[in-house]
Amino acid sequence: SIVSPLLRTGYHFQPPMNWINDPNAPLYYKGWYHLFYQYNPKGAVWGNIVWAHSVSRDLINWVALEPAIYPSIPSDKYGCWSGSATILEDGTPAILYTGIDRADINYQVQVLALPKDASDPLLREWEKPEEYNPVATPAAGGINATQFRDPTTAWRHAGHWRMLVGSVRGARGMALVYRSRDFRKWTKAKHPLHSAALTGMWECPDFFPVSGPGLQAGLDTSAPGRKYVLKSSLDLTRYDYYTIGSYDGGKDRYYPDDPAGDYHHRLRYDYGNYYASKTFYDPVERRRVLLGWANESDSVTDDKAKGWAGIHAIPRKIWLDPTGKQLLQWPIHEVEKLRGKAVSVDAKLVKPGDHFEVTGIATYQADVEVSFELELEAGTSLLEKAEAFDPAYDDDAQKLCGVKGADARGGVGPFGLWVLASADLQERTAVFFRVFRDGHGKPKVLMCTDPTKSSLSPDLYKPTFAGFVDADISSGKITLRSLIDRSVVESFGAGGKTCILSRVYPSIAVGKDAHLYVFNNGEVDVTVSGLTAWEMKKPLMNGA
Ligand code: DQQ
Repeated sequence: SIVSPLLRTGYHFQPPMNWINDPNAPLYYKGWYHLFYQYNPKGAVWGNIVWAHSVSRDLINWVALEPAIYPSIPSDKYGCWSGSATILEDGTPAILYTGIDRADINYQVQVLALPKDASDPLLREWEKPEEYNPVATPAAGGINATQFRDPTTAWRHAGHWRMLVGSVRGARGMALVYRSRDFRKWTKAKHPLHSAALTGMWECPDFFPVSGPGLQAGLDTSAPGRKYVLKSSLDLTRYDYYTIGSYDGGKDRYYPDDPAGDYHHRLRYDYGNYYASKTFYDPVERRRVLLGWANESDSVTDDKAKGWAGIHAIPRKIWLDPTGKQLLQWPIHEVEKLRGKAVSVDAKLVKPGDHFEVTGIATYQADVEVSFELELEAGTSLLEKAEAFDPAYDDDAQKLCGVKGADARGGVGPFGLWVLASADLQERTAVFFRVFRDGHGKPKVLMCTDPTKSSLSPDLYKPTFAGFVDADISSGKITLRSLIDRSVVESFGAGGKTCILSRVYPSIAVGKDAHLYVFNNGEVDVTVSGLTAWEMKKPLMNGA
């Protein structure tokens, strides 16, 4: 099939062409945000990996520079894989990343890179000091050399730097700890920071402090936190999971608050297509910002034909939810600079089985914010209208949504948006909520993205994505925001409690032929108490 050029994203991060994966070493330095990323300069499939480099004033408009880190020493001769930046005590950045120094088995070592000229705000050139590299090898720790990668941002505690490297022993995934006095010589600690049975290789670990519940201020990675977040990207499932817990700096051990959640890996940054994410502390706005990668859901043949593959999600500010049990995420406010022409709807009732179109703007590249309100008849309650929740789906929102998709009539919901929809509704991607009554007589809210009708094109991967929303729906109110961008739908439920990014490739609902609707397939009336949709402008995007 031929992929329409109209499906290339407009405001999500990407290079002009070729393959992109993990975000690497985001940092702020001398007035510029820097983003490096895994990049294949030679094609639209993974391989020949170097660190491409872009800079920005606002994390939305990007200027591409030359690749910053590429094979140049024996330790990274066969690839420069993922890593992170740390701002040292003198204010200059240092990068730690994984070098591949033997092609046959992808033998992995950790490498240190320092700016060649720290007075250059653009940090264009990096050097890899010969006397210290590699700074960590698997041989010096009895580690599986093919499963030893992705060093984190380091943090300081009691006069020592510490960094983590992802690994696995048997099926137990883990974050190994390394310590250093001078950031140049590193020694492995005896125990990992944390590990979990049956989780497999931990790629791209991330570890950072957060302020107290509900406090939005981010913390520098070395600052003492009220709580800590440990995230790992599980190679087994290809999703990013996190837990919230406490950190014992003396022992360099991490203890998740909910050990059961640790084992089951319940909490995810995103319940859709989102992987190898990484946070950094932004000293300008005193916030912690999360970046993540979304690959294509199209065939490799199509990727090659269009000449590019992979995007990054819109940077998200993250902080601890008032309950202290999860994180909240919200697109950084800078993305709102792209908002153009807008339309609003208010107090619009959507009866069971009905839908209406949001007209007046182009919606193929849009930001939509909507508040829903359930209208219960006098004498009826939300719970009696809600479908009973089958506990068989307890840990599997995705499976549940696969069975109860957007077209399966329900009690309270499904209600939500049809985005990137054709005028005849043959093509549509549904983003919606559905409320169940759980075994304790409490509401249980499900958020889904259902792409099963997203395209008439063949050979697409169209997984239904879903997560539960730990939101209080007793008031009957819930909000949804969707960032629509041609082949991306990135949604934030209930103020950022549950997020789902999905890639879709409509064949008719492209450009001006993409429409936006609100639908209600439940038995309860739903009022759109407020909806605003903005057309989104195109930022500077690496010269494309
Ligand atoms: N991608 C990198 C690895 C990392 C993986 C290689 C995660 O360092 O483990 O491109 O997507």
